[in-house]
Amino acid sequence: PNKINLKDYQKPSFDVETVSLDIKLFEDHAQVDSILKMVRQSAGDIVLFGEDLELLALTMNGEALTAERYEQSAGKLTISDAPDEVTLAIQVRICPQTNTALEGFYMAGSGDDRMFVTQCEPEGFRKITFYPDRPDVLAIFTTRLEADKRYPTLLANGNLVEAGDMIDAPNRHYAIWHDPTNKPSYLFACVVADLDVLTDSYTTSEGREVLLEVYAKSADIDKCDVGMQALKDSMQWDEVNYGRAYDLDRYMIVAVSQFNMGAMENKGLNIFNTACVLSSPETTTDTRSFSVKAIIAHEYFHNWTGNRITCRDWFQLCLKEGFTVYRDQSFSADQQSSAVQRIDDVATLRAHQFAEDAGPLAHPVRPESFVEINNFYTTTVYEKGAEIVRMIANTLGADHFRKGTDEYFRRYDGQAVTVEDFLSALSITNSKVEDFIDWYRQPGTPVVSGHQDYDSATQTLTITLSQQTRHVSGFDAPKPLPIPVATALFDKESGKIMAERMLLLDQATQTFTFEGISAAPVVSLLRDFSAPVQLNYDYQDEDLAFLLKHETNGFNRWQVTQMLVNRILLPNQGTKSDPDVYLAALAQTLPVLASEDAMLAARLLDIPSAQELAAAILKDYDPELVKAQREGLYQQLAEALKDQWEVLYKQLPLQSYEDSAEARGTRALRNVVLDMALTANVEGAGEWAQQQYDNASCMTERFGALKAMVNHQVVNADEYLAEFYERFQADDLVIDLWFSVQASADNVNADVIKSLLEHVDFDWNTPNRVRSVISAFTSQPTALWTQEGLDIYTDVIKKLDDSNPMIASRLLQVLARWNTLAEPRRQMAHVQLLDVQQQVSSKHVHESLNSVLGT
Ligand code: HT7
Ligand code: ZN
Repeated sequence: PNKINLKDYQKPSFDVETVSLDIKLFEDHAQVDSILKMVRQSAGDIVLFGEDLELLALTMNGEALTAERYEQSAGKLTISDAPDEVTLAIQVRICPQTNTALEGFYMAGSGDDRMFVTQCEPEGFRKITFYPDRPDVLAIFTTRLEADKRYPTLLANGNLVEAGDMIDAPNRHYAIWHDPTNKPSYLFACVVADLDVLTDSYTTSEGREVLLEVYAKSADIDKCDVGMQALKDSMQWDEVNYGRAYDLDRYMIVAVSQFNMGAMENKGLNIFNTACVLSSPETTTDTRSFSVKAIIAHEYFHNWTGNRITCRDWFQLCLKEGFTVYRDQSFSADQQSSAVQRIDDVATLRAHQFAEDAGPLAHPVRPESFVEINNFYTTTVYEKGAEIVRMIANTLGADHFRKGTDEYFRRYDGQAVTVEDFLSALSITNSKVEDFIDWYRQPGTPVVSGHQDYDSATQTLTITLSQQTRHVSGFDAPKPLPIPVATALFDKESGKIMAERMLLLDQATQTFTFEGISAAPVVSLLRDFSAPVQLNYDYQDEDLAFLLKHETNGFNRWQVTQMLVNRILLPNQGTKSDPDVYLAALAQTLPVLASEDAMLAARLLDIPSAQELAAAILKDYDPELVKAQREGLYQQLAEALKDQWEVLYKQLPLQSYEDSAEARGTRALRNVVLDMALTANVEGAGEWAQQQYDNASCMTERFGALKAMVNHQVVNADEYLAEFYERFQADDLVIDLWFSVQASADNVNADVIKSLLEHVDFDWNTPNRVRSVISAFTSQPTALWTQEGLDIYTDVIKKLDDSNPMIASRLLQVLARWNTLAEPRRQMAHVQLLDVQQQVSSKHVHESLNSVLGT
């Protein structure tokens, strides 16, 4: 296969100064005329990329190019012997109506709801026209759109220059947009649709009046104000925290129901999956609504980290994604409790990124080669990439980090750059930052182990830490990485902090000494998860229980609960814990915390998901056993605190809806308590669930009750499922919830999944709907890793391989850890995967399969 290597990077021979696009949409195709003004930068051919295009005409400097003057093969059109200044005029025909891959220019929705949108990152622009479609070619775009008037909404990047009717075709109209910023083609976007718009404005710190618009179907327009507010909050946050103001007169967001990922940061014209922009209390859970705000912020922050400073090549994807995720996480932390934000981010990292790094899909945050770049929009690039930026920010401290980011924006604005450039700007106040480059190059999660020695004679505490990273085949032997370990020493008597320090572990083994420590302390390590590592410290259960009580850092209080749970459920990984210590510690903490910080209290009851536990098992993974142990502990917890549930539930009465951190905390805790009460068979808990459903003031309450009823098989759960369906039938995003609550139910099996896939509302062409069933199903490994479960799951992959290979490949990647299964499941999964290999053709799925199978 065509492997692309980082080490082979070469600058383009030609730059594009301006592009003028004219896109005419017709009933069954579109015609795209482009004019490219290009200037030679170095010796070499003009190389244009193009896929699924019908070339109708090609001229260079006014002269028609016959087929002998250029070569067309393997998605490239190459023109040799071109002069130094070239104007290319290209005409192609494309078919957005049949483009199911949702890349390039495609039709979303159907019937009267259909609309046409683009998705160009990473390599979709080449499906619109022939172009040097690579991120280091920046150009000024002018876009003319022409379509039937049944699509009144004609949008493209930048500013609207002109719009009007076609004189010779009375049912058609056009609009011309000009984007004054230099941009790579992956940030191009256009929309042809019939949408309503919510309008607002924002005046930047530089005095620019910006028109803000959120476009959605008319039925959805009343669900756009959460997103609009988040946009304004993000604009202000970036001014205050990074000194970055918006640079155009207009910022548009468009909601689209068929979309492969969450959203896309196209310059001045973001396109969003409806699930990631629409929100209302009646239809959207708090968790989802919070993530809407975070995604709006993420795409907005890309305007500086990604758009104005972009990536030299796709190997540098983490340059924009890691930094932007770090920025959106920081924004979200400022909107709610920072401890809870950190808990959520770390839980995601552990469940998904640690699993990826431990399996056959492990790759460096900056990969060194790929066949299909779409396969590398991974949690390693995004989330581990963000953790590296966080470690650097913490190492530098707020002031020096800001100096570094100011320098980055000053030096590289308007350029396409590399991770090395980023580190060089950030290192202006501290050269140690450059050492973090190895975090970008080396795959695998480091394991940090340690112990402590206290010498009362000298009043010295010595902490010994060592690090080890597994050797991933195909890469150099791992080196020690710089690992910041935020540490606090707690006095056992008073529970107060005696000393606090950021230790930098940058060798294989190191000792750190604390002088003047009057008694042996309890050490709290990796506070706020200061590095993305696994920690094995020589703790007694009592030390962890002590920290649950006395830690001032909310994140670490959660972390010790997770360490205790892991020591109970995964004894093979190290120390075996006594559940009684964990249960007693929680019983003591919960009543107090519930009234102080309900959201944190809800999180402390977390027991890692079956998938997260599986990620830590390297061999002979038995899904049934893990499920039984996990549920056993959950049951024990529910029973141990049985007396508390009724008190707590009654302390948290349903109230009229409010969107405050406190109200969200109350709703989160109430849902957890309800589930615990049902688990412990608390008398009347079934009725609480029904009443909560019936009297719900918002979706968090209603869906929390429904989920609990379904998972506990409360007698009339089916009636409630039917009621929910009836009530929300017209709302696709809520029906996605209805599918997912069934597909992820504790007692789900292959037959349930089969019937959901055959439901009239199931739609293979809508990734949200596919995910609502098939991705939800993966949360139940005991059902997934069966012959029937795998048959269904791999059938879906085979089915999507042709129509939407990007989604097919992402679904396949979830099976990566098949190799850790105990027999006979391992062999069964192996046979299935080999069978898939015979039946798929996309390079996306083949590349993932080759990695997953180690072939
Ligand atoms: N930069 C975007 C990544 C992306 C994407 C988005 C939607 C559809 C297909 C896509 N391929 C790549 C999203 C982001 O990180 O902000
Ligand atoms: Zn992004």
